[in-house]
Amino acid sequence: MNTETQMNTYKQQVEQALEALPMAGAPDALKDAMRYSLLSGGKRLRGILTLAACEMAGGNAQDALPFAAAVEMIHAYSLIHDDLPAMDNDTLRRGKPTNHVVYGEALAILAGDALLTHAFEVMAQSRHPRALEALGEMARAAGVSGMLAGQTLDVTMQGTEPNMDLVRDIHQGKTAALLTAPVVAGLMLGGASATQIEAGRRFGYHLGMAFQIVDDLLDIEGDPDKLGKSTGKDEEEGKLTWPACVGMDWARQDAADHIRHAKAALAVFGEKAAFLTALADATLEREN
Ligand code: GRG
Repeated sequence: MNTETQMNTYKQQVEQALEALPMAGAPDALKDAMRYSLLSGGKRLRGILTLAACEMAGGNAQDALPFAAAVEMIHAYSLIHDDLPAMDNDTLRRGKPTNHVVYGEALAILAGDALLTHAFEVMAQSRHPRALEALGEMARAAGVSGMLAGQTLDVTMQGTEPNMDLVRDIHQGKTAALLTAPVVAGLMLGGASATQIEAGRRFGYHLGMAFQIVDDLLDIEGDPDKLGKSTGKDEEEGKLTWPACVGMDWARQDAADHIRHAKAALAVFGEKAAFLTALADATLEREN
């Protein structure tokens, strides 16, 4: 199977798992707001990474599906909350009005909370023998030393002088953590060794850093129609970005270096790394 076909197969598996999620007992208003953001498109990169990592370790992608769905729920929660007036105050996401624009702030907050909580319910119910380890990885990535740390620095340090150490911490927390966790969790579920898991962690870190640097660049030079959101906000709001630290040319170079390191980390998987290697390369070329 070529990379594109494989990517589409994984993506379809993630979409179907999300579509089929049980939300038993949820009031219709909450379910509607949750599903609005969860099923609104998106690249499904985090879900795809979960399935691909599981298979790379020799496991069956079906076993990792609850975790692929869970990480997409955690991601959707973070986007809903990030778009709120109290945070980035965005009105467009994935080419559609943001959750609070459609459902109001109260329901948007609740839908985000519900997606985060439901993610952990779904992972806990998976009954996979390594579920607890994989769930712990997701919790750490979403939690106080991961995504929430990155977002806190992003919000509180806005408008300060760009500083590479600080931006590295922001990017690692805000973005790389939630791209590393699905790789590591997928590997755990696929039965990877400790050495392989550490290699996956390095891969996820470098992929995540490159992904966010490219995101910073797209905010400057990307096409809002392709991105499905407005551009130019980072500079307007004094956000701490990698191009603000080193300029656009060096930022491009640094993203490419991270991808080089990401691919090198996969050496331990031999030929089984072909798909994630191609995915890493595609990160540098992405337009959305
Ligand atoms: C905990 C409130 C809260 C926020 C966490 C994730 C986040 C921080 C903020 C969202 C905005 C942002 C720029 C995050 C960085 C990660 C990122 C590039 C998100 C977009 O991910 P894609 O491109 O989105 O994978 P799709 O739509 O394809 O799923």
